[in-house]
Amino acid sequence: MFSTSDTIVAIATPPGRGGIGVVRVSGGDAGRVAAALLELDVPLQSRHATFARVNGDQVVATYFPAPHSYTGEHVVEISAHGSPVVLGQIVQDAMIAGARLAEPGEFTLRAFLNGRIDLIQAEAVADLIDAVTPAQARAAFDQLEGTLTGRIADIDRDLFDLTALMEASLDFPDEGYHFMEAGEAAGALAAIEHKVTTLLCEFKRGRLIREGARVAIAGKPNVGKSSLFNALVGASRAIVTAAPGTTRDLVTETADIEGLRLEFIDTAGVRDAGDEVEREGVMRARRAWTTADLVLVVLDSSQPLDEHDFDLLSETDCMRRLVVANKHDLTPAWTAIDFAEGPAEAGHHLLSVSSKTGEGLDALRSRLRTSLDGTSGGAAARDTAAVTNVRHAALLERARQALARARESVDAPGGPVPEEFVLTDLNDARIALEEVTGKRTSEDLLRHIFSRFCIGK
Ligand SMILES: Nc1nc2c(ncn2[C@@H]2O[C@H](COP(=O)(O)OP(=O)(O)OP(=O)(O)O)[C@@H](O)[C@H]2O)c(=O)[nH]1
Ligand SMILES: [Mg+2]
Repeated sequence: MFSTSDTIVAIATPPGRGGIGVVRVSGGDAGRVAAALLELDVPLQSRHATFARVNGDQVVATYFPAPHSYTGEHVVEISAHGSPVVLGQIVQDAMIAGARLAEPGEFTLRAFLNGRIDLIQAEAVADLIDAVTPAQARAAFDQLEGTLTGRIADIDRDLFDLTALMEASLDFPDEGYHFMEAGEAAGALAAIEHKVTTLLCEFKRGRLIREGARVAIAGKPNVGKSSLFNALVGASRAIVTAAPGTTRDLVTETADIEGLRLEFIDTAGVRDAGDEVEREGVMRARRAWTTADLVLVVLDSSQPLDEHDFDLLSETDCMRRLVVANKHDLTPAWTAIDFAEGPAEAGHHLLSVSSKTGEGLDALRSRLRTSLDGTSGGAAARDTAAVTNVRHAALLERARQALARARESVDAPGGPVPEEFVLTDLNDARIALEEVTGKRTSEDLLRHIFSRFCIGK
């Protein structure tokens, strides 16, 4: 198993130069290591920033004695000028004084091993650091605060009570449920199962918050795909010209759309003519549509619709899509009604926008979110989901299945199955929950989880 007996050191701030850089030392020997490398006028005082020098450079050191520190061990944090050379030297000096270079995530691993945080919270630390949108950060922060931990503890408590009642019945030799009616047990099981199911439903939304989605922009040449792409990502990323066939390759950029992290993919305009480069571009465009979570089909409202538009509409018909009528600032050549009567009847999806004036873009953004998120109302995507992690969801699903089996046993048409069998399922459910929080875990799992961390966290 992992060792927490030695003292570890690492630069805690991002690589590169900065105003300030922080070196963190943690372990039983942190105080001694710090004393060996810091030139101090006054000794380090608990939780006080103390001025010191290292190799002549000015630093500020803060001492957090165990157990009231991030790792639960003695921790010294040394803030120095944010130069990689200065910070590297401090780490070297700490190593000479007996500290070992920390592995990625090892400070957080120690916090977990020392019982400062559970596994959900440790994973949330990595999520928080990786968060790109405020919604992702909020979801991680919620988990760090213990929201999911609390809800799992609540489910586990219910399970514990039910298990205790059933186990007590085992002491009675004659068959039947002694401390509760079978119907009562079935009801209790259904209630617990419902709590788990609710968490699983939140996962689907949580995943979108966490991982975001890919949106490919499709359309004929010159309808304004690149212009719309630029408007949505808020930067002049893709080249826009009046000549059809401007975009050849895929251009991707990420943007925060109403709290969702969306990766937009601008693609080549679809047409038959063109050179080899353009043909390849069109092939890539088609591949991008099929792998995207949503396709934004762009039509030009200032030009009559032609068979190319209709072909594209039928080609994307079975994909999750939104149809956009661009260039709304110009005189329209057709209306939503013409469109609705056309071969593709997706009239209610049609949104009029102008990439040039920005008209209709807010409506498009909120339509993007509702299409992906399946919820309506601005607040929905802003609420964070308790479950955002695939590992947690898989275990919750395992718990749900075990609970469903238990409920079916109690509810069996031929009369309830003996408690022993039900108890096995209840135990399976509890094991799954304990694996979520890390009460039950393996070294392999911990290695896997902490390998995604950066060094110094
Ligand atoms: N008036 C007006 N012109 C627009 C609008 N959107 C794009 N355009 C113009 O339409 C032309 C084509 O725009 P692009 O964004 O390059 O079109 P595209 O669909 O990416 O074209 P390809 O890359 O060639 O397939 C440019 O001259 C744009 O300035 C709009 O909303 N209103
Ligand atoms: Mg383009």
